[in-house]
Amino acid sequence: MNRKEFIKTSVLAISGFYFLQSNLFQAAERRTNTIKEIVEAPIIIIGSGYGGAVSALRLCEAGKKVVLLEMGLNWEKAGIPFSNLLKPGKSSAWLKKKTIAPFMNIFSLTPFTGTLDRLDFDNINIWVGRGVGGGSLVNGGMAVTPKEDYFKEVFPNLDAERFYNHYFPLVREELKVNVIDEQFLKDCPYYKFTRVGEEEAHKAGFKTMRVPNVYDFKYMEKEFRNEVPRSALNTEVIYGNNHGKNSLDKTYLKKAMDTGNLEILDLHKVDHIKLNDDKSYTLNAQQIDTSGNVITDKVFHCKKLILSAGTMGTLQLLLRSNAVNNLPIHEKIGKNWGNNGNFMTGRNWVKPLSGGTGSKQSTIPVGGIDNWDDKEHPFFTEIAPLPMGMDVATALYLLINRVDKKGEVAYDKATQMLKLNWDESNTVNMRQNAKYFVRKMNKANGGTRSHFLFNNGFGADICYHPLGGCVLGEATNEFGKLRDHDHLYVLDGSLIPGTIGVNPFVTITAIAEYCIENLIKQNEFA
Ligand code: FAE
Repeated sequence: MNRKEFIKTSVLAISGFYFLQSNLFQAAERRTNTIKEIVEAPIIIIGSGYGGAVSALRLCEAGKKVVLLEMGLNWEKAGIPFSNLLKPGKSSAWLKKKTIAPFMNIFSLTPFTGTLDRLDFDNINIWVGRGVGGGSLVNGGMAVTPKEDYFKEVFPNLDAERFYNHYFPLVREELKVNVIDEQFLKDCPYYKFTRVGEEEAHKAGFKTMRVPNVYDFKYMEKEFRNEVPRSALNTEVIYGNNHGKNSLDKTYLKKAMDTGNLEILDLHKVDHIKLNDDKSYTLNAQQIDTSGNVITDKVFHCKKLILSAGTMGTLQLLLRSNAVNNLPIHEKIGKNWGNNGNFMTGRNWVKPLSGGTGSKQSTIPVGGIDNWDDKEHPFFTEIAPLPMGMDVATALYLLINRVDKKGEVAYDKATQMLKLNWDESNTVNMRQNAKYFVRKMNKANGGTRSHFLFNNGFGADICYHPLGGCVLGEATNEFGKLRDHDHLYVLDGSLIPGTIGVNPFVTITAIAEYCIENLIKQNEFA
């Protein structure tokens, strides 16, 4: 066997995957025990959240071989259980020494590649999911279809009828969206917070709505009867759910794996991308261990590249690659960014004499207050759980508002980090709505603005829904192909221009379905 054959055989053995043609060599300049490995693959997807999972499934179904690179851990394969809110552990944070939940970060941690990460900017903190399944591992599972009028306003060039008749029903089916049984909701002590929230909203003159979810409510009923291990009823959610939740690893990604055409490489973080003269791409990545140490420097080479690293991840990759090695980027990249109008608030002293909002709370939200049609104060809010293991007589709300003033994302070469042009002026309408809402609720029901949870009662800096910066039809063509590129695509939350009026993953999934269907039809991956 000559050196070339040896190299090829070693990598095929390592990857165990027949369609990777790879080269492995010991880097001459051995850097802290790392070796450099070069991997060839026809199509690479970066990121295994909603956009990445949809792209992987549809390409694999079309007979394409796909390699998916995910910086987070494959939890199912690793066999490590997720932690719950009251006993944070390995899954609780991405390589941090302390917990990073929105409140009560009193727990110390040994750094581990956990599921939840927080990106801190000057005036806003953004939470994201890490791991195979992306945000679906840590989110509350609220599967909300946007209001048709608002969808049309946000995406005037899309065929709304096709979305409401085809893509939205399709993704609800694929994501296994279901609705809680009303009788269970009425009887279950773990949903007192929702019943109180709805009663109080009605008393204050607000309209409420039932919110669908990907958590299997039949499973939850069995949890309640102690027939199966508990998850939502055992404070599991933002650090992962061990049971019950249909996260992407159980839906789209599982189906894609079953085709035999997908290989997922977890703990692989892409640092930057280069456009080659022949219009192919070279990716510089690092394989890490669960403590964050670099095991191997890797170079991937592909003809077609899909960026699905989530809004902030995709922007980081594009802007950093532009700064590091002149990856061409269109002038619209980074523009039209928004927090989906996220604005948290809460109320203390909620029904303190009648058991408050309940000492036991399910982690899965099922109630919402819909004030979207109010011209002066349009908002939607989730009646959110606050499972703290005791009754804190506190109601928590995540408001979703319009984004009147968009932000902008750029790259700071000196710090090598993203910069976000976003301050109080971007959240003026959100604060006004939150004030109006809390005042009206307190007037009708008693209670105070929640100083207990937030400075001055408002969490303007809490963002779970970063959107935009790579907007469909602006930075990309009508199907997510980046302008100025022939083989580079973006399929994730960054395609949505900063706002969608409800929790976004149903829309992200539907847009991804629409884009990949059309890209495949146009023979982009032939
Ligand atoms: P996302 O799901 O973020 O996936 C991106 C993936 O790319 C992640 O797994 C990253 O680890 C990976 N990645 C990033 N950079 C790299 C890199 N350089 N190399 C390799 N891999 C990389 O993207 N939305 C709802 O609709 N309903 C909810 O109830 C809800 N609750 C939420 C609760 C929390 C605590 C959080 C944080 C979010 C919540 N969201 C909710 C938002 C939702 O999860 C989010 O919009 C989607 O997950 C975004 O999907 P993407 O496909 O854009």
